[in-house]
Amino acid sequence: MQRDKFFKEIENLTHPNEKLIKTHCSYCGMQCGMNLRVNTMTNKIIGVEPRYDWPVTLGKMCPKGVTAYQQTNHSDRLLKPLIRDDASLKGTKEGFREASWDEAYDLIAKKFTELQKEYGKDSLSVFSGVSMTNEKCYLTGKFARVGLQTRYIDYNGRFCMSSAAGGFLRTFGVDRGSTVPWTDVHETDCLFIAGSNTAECHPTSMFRVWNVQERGGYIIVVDPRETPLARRADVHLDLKPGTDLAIANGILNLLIQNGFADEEFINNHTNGFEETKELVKEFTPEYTSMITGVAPEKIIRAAEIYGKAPNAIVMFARGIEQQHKGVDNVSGYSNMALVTGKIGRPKSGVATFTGQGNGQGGREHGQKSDLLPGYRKITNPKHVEEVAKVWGIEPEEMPQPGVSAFEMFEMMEQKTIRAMYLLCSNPAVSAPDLNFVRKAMKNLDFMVCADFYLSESAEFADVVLPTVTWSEDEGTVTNLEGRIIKINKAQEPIGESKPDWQIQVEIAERLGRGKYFSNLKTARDVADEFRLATKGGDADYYGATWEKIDKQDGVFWPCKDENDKGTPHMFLDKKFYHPDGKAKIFALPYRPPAEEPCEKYPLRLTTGRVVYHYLSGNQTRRIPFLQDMCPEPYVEVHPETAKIYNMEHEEVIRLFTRRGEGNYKVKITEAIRKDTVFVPYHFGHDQSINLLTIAALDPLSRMPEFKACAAQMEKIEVKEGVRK
Ligand SMILES: Nc1nc2c(c(=O)[nH]1)N[C@H]1C(S)=C(S)[C@@H](COP(=O)(O)OP(=O)(O)OC[C@H]3O[C@@H](n4cnc5c(=O)[nH]c(N)nc54)[C@H](O)[C@@H]3O)O[C@H]1N2
Ligand SMILES: Nc1nc2c(c(=O)[nH]1)N[C@H]1C(S)=C(S)[C@@H](COP(=O)(O)OP(=O)(O)OC[C@H]3O[C@@H](n4cnc5c(=O)[nH]c(N)nc54)[C@H](O)[C@@H]3O)O[C@H]1N2
Ligand code: SF4
Ligand SMILES: [Mo]
Repeated sequence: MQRDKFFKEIENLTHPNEKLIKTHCSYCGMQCGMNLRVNTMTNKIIGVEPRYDWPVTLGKMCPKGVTAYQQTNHSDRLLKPLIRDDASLKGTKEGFREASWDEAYDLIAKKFTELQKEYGKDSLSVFSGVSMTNEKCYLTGKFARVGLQTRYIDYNGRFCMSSAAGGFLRTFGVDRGSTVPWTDVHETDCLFIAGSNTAECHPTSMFRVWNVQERGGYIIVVDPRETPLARRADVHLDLKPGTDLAIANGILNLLIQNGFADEEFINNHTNGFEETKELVKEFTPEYTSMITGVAPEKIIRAAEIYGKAPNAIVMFARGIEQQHKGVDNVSGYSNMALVTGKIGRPKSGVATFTGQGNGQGGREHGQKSDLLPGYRKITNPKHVEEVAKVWGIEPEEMPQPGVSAFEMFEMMEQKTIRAMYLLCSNPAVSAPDLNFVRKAMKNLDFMVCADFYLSESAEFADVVLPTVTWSEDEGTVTNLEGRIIKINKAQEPIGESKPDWQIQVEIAERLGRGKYFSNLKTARDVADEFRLATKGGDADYYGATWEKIDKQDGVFWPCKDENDKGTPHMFLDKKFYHPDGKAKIFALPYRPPAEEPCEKYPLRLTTGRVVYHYLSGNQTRRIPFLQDMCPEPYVEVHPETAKIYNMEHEEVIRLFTRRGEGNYKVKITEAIRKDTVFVPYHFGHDQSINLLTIAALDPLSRMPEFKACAAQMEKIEVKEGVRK
């Protein structure tokens, strides 16, 4: 093929003093294939080339991906450990001095030991993230439970994928974020996409999404904003934030009423249909419209398109999941696939757009307060026994389940948790209700932060440990399809930075727990122990060796042994993972958002992302091109709303909720509902919109309601050129 020849030629153009290292992007769950360009004279990363041979993304990358390589040798990199000498400066960048690793480790070991002696083993906590490889995520779980011997470990996936995980588990009995491989997406007849700004957040999915329409299929979008995806959709259900459950019930009702239910599938492969059918009867198009603000005709049209489509994929993301009923929303939208039987075959199914690079793998192997490797449960004695054996501890030594991410901050605020080892997350920006969370971090007796840049959270730490970027180590990541892929090392760690796994092994040694970690000398050693620890679990990675991953362009879990090629399509045998093999259709009564608008706070505030920044922005705000494209946060306001408030485009206004406030530039746009305002959350200090958000947690997933709270805005009076 000419195309292939062209791409081969590009690869051959590599300079004689350069080599290409095959790997994947450091950022989102798409995990686009890329080659890092390395100068063989200096052995430094100097650029990037897309990987046209990667089957998921076929050489496509977004603005973050093409600049990701600039992180590695950035002048802001932390090169040595930092120790804070002046505790009164906690919460600022000041008061640190450089130290040796030995001094930093000694201090950590001394403080952790003292605190545990005085307040018990569980006075320590670990707060982690999933921008790390599976191996590092796995080891972080072992580090907490065996190294530190504490029950308190949780991670930033609680703010990200936990509602999807909870919904998938109770609906299908297993939590693999997509039941189909991404190479099915463009081949289906209908994409029903709820609460995903796909074009900005998973941009390299878009060629597949548009291809559905180009082939004569349909796109339905549920979003309070007219995102680039919504603009070209066949139907845009522009709902009030927080009202998804009504849309899901309303569409399900129409599917059933209009004869699109697949009775054979329902009878043989599901439970719960009859009571769900009864419950959704109330959700007529008119009633649904009343709750959601979406015109009844649009709801009818959406149900008709989805119902008639021979194949369809229901997709969703944080828009529906980051609500205090996120799990219900996931089960509610998944009901559509189960009732119509559009699941368990190619080109039909359910998928969530996994957020972080390893948002899928990172939640399966023990960073969650109640889980152990291989998606095992810490409350199941058999599971505990299996993992204890691999770890060389007695089952009785396994700590009890801890609490979720936000609840750990509550315990820090109450001083029941006394110390935190923070890695791979920046909660001083990304957690909800930041006035509370920042106070909780300040309350800690001792805090360690491992990062490669000094983040806003590191400002609260007593010790900062310099880790490596993704390009200076190797390991596996599980992308949004459930495909295990390989990240390769392109450069040696700069300065004195070390990979997280090595730091944890060395701290464990200092705490007298070295014998449980002494076999772990290389990333590969951690990988071998990790695969073994997953063996026999639902998320079984045992057969996914690095060699097989390389040979097959990734391995979909579950993959049990050498001969198993992995599982691209889930449920092809129509067997779900509940004990009776059936999936569950859930009857879900409507619940409004935790905080409804009122006279004092009449607007609905929702938050999310822009294409140029990643999460808390600690990485992307340092990349000049990305920062130039989006230097500060803003508030999106509908023109008619702006008129009522007498506000102009680019005017700085005060936005506030019951919890906090901030000053934001107004961005007037018709692409938002009149009763709703939107602010991107990638900015620190006073610019963090999370000063305003609400920590109303989903009862099952403990996910905060980032996507809906009540707000008000006002003009800022200017007196003699000074803002009051
Ligand atoms: N550029 C970029 N890409 C990213 C990231 C990033 O930070 N920047 N982060 C990655 C991560 S970790 C994640 S989790 C994903 C997130 O990916 P997305 O979930 O797609 O991103 P968000 O912007 O959080 O929200 C998605 C959409 O939900 C809509 N929404 C808000 N409230 C509601 C509601 O009540 N109902 C519905 N149906 N929709 C609602 C918003 O208007 C928004 O368009 O992106 C990943 N990719
Ligand atoms: N208002 C609002 N708030 C939100 C959301 C929202 O939509 N609205 N979305 C939520 C979601 S979905 C997410 S995922 C969270 C994410 O929020 P965070 O968890 O804060 O995510 P990051 O900004 O990726 O933080 C990762 C930090 O770890 C560092 N880091 C990266 N890789 C590594 C590594 O390998 N090792 C170590 N030690 N450090 C590393 C980075 O430099 C960065 O400082 O934010 C949540 N907060
Ligand atoms: S879409 Fe995601 S994985 Fe791909 S280049 Fe952009 S940030 Fe990286
Ligand atoms: Mo996320």
